[in-house]
Amino acid sequence: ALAPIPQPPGKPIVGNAFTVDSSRLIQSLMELAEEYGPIFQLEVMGTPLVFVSGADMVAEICDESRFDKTVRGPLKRLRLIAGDGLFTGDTDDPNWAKAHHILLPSFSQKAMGSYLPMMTDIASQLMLKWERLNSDDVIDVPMDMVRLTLDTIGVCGFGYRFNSFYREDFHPFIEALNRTLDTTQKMRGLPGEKLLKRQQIEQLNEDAAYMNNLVDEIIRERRQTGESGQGDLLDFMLSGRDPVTGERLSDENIRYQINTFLIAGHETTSGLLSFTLYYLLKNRDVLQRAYAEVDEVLGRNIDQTPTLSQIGRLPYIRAILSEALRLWPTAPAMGLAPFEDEVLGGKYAIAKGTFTTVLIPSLHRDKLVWGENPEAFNPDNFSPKAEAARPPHAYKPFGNGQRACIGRQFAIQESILVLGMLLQRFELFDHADYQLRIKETLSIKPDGFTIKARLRHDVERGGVATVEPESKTPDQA
Ligand code: FDE
Repeated sequence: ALAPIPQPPGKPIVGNAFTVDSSRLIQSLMELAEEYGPIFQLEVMGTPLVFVSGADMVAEICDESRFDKTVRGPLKRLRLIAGDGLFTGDTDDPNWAKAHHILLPSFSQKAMGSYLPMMTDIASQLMLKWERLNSDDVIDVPMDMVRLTLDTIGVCGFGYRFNSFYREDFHPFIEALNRTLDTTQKMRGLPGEKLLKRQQIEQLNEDAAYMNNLVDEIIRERRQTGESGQGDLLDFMLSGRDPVTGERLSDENIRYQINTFLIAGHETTSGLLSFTLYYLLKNRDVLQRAYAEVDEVLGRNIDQTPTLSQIGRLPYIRAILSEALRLWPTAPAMGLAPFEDEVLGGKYAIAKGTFTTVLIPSLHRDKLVWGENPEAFNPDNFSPKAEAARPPHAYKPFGNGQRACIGRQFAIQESILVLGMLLQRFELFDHADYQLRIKETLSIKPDGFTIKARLRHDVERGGVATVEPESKTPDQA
């Protein structure tokens, strides 16, 4: 028999429009999942929104013959700069399939080798920066990780150097991008929400025009100079043909793909690295195992940068990254809709087209899969044995099926490389006894997370004292 989908009490007309706190949307939805269970519904201005986080029902939603990704809300507004690029395009849009086919090889395991020198170049800039800090300098982790991931996708993507490690502030492109992400996230048009002021709309259009022009200029230049010779993504996009239709991507579509990679590459991967460092500092036993693996595989000679084969032989580092993505998947939600009327879990009816969101952080805390203490940080969740024993759709940090993350290998390779190089060099200090606060934008990241770092070499020679936690600031006490 059918049962109603659990729903928190709402108000007349607006329904549940105020049930969630829009400044911490994901976290309030996680609290609702905790309270209302593996499926619940909100109704906003008469429209039902379904949220699913139980592994069994998520497995049903991952059946691509029943559900497809749908682009609505904030994601849809991103089309201003991401157009019909891979992330924001509809699955049945011919440009999605075309770009998917053309770009798959450029993100294959095989292609990753050609990106390694470029990734290493940028990673080395981060190392150099931290090596040259004074012993009491504080590192803003998320900010440096954004510098790193942005510059990496800039060079690997289209041979452009944002040179973020050579500036105090971000490149104007990123200022424009962040303003655009912020504004398109905020404008949900719910009652009581701040309507966009004329000035904000002008700024939005100005920013979009600036970004689109910068990228168009890069494409134009590359068309004139020919291939970069490095095998970057832009080379693939300019020369690639859809194996099915033989068609190429238009320049406009290439622009949207580049903006897409910049957004996806800088937001999610920087968050992943930031959360990972946070968990390493809070779990000393894990950190010690990580050092041991890095020392064994990479050795202590920091003049030699990691090879592709070494990166493939750091399974514990990889497991640490996977576990960080379990607790805080930096792309925390995926939106889908059923092709037809559906019944989930044998009893919850969902009408055709209903916006259905998988709440990934809650899925990754399903006690039926992860045990009684899902909050514990445990990389052994990703030992080959534990992985083999788990139902296939219980872990979805990279989305699902054909609409899953195309940048997965790229992000993982970049993250292993950087973590390996960091651990090879530095001892890390949780100088402020950081308490996790999540900042929500399009993705999620630790807010205000700072550390200190010393070269291991110096610490071992006893030249530098260990950093003790500083006295707590009043709001932490
Ligand atoms: C995608 C993606 C996803 C799905 C979403 C939906 O469903 O809506 C997810 C979940 C993700 N992704 C996640 C992630 C994480 C990380 C770290 C990342 N990611 C990274 C990256 C980098 C890059 C470059 C990228 N990424 C990209 C991308 C793209 C393009 C996409 C879309 C795909 C299709 O086709 O659809 C994605 N990504 Fe990611």
